[in-house]
Amino acid sequence: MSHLISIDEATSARLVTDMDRQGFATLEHALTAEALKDLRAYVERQAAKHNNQYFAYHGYPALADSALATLGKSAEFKALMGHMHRLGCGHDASSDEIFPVLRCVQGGTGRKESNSFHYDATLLTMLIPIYTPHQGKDRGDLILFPNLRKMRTNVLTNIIEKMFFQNKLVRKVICWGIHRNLLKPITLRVVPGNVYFFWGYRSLHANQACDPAFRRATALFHYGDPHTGSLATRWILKLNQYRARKAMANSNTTAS
Ligand SMILES: O=C(O)CCC(=O)C(=O)O
Ligand SMILES: [Fe+2]
Repeated sequence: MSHLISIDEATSARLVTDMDRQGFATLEHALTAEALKDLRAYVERQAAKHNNQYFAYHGYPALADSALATLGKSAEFKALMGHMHRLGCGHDASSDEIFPVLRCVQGGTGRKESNSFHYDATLLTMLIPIYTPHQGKDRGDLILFPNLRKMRTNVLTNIIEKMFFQNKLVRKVICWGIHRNLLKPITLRVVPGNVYFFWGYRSLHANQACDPAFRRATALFHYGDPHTGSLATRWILKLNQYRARKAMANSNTTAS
């Protein structure tokens, strides 16, 4: 599939079952060594433009000419995501657009972007780890409270839930609860070469802190917006992009 990954229908059905039952699905050895090497070279070039501090690229213009953009636009990949969406919630997504993101948590400014628990705006999320810290205690694992909620038909309920969870105080409480073992999320050590799927809209999730000495780069592909075109969705996307720009501006000032 666009030379990056290839998944047949039987496998995609297995992935959906895994997401429903255990909250995430893993496709092992989904990337060839060559494909991973190319993605790393791309991230390396972009990281140099950001003084090796935090950066995130949202959408196609930012990712132009990358293998990630080619994958996100490929008809086969759209068909695969569409199939999984249908299996997961019983109906088609209202748009077959896939929204790509590249996040690179690195350097001192990456910390703030960790433990940032949220629900995605879209139902299905595919995560490609490109770099992960392979030493030390803080390796930027993916933390998931899987399938906590159903699809919301009311966009307002969705916004209220998002506002409740996505603020500094609640973030602190969640981290404290995890630390004290009162909350028991799934902690997934994501391994470059593999690809991961979860119901991003339904699962509260974040990446764990990672050692500032190491780079953690992930590509995310978001599919199936239950509230397509609504003001709220546009607002959430804008807010995410604004946050990413602000974090990047901060890292550039800190680094220079
Ligand atoms: O980088 C990660 O592990 C997760 C990022 C994420 O959840 C997102 O960008 O929506
Ligand atoms: Fe997310």
